[in-house]
Amino acid sequence: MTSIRASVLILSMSWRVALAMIVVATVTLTAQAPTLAGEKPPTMSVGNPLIPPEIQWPSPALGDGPFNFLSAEHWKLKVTVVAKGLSHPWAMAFLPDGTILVTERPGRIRVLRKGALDPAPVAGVPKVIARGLGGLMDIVLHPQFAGNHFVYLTYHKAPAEGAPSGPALALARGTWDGTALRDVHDIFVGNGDASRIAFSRDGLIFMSSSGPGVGPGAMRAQDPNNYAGKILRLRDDGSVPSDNPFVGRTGYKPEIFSIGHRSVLGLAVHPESGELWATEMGPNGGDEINLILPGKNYGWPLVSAGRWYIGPRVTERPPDLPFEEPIVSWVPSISVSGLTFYTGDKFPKWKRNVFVGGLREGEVPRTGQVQRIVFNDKWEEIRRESLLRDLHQRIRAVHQGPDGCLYVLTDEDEGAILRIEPGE
Ligand SMILES: [Ca+2]
Repeated sequence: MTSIRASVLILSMSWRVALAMIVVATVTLTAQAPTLAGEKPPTMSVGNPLIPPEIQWPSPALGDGPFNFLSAEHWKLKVTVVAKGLSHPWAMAFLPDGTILVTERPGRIRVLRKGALDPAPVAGVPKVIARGLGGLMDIVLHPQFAGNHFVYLTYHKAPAEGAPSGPALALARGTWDGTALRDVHDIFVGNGDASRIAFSRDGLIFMSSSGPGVGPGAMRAQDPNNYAGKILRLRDDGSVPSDNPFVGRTGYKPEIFSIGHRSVLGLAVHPESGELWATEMGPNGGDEINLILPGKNYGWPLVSAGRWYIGPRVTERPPDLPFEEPIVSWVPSISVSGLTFYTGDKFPKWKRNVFVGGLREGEVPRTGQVQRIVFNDKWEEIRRESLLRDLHQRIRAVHQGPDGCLYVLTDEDEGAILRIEPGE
């Protein structure tokens, strides 16, 4: 315990220094940014306000495509723009009839039928508070969707009266009637930042509830009585499974499955073992893929390979704390986002590959990408390849479609759905 307290002390001391430096950095942001020939100066922040103005730069326009790329194992790739004009798309769900539903973080669901994006948003979506990285988040179909038509959403909403300040994080379930969502109602309401959901093989819901990425609030990830910085496990009606690891323990939220997370922006169930893998965005460095086990502590913010955005290490030395090491980590960060295991037939040599999105590498804008990570038969990493980087788009999610192609969402004001398929 002593060394945990010491680490907390180091954390709080470094934050006094950090706060002073934030003030300095904010003042310097008033400087005029230079312009590149033929392009307009930035009109909005592209992310962290501590990034110096001379490298704050929005992503360029995507263009119409298709785009050709080369890749190891599968030599030629074709990347097609399936749809454009989406506002910060977060997640997509593939319906059995070929329709695709896409969440936009400001609070809409869009529908893509026979390759055409319907200009009208889907009716029945709950009112969303979209601030920071919050808003309408994930969309996932129930494993028995063909029979029950259940659709699950995570989103941020106004907190209940008397609840702590800040938006609440909710898991809602609705019924898809072919054109709209009906009977959408919350089945769990907690707190936390960005959120993903995934169904386990036994029909339970894993739900991430990210914690504050900076500041003293980061310690909420270690508080077992707070949902922030946790992965939760729920039944498909939102109730608590009796075999959750902390059920019945005083001072623990019973929905919690694992603790010590920062921003968990991707969840996927392993196609062979059924275990849960999660991508976790660190600060400057320390992005991770973790294998999520019941009751385990993943360290944040007491253990991290990252640095705060202004330079100091998050932790100077690992505390005396039992914690789980990541399977994959990135220093510097690629600002890791969505996660998928490739199991399709379009790219047979990509079996046992994991794909993750990246928004921005090494805190430099216009470096978004998809990373392909190759594993051996023991699921140990053997190769990583960066894809789609030349498009200079922020990549929010990577999904495998029912056709075996990979579908990619770009997190932009004018966001797009891209499809990766074998090239000619
Ligand atoms: Ca960790």
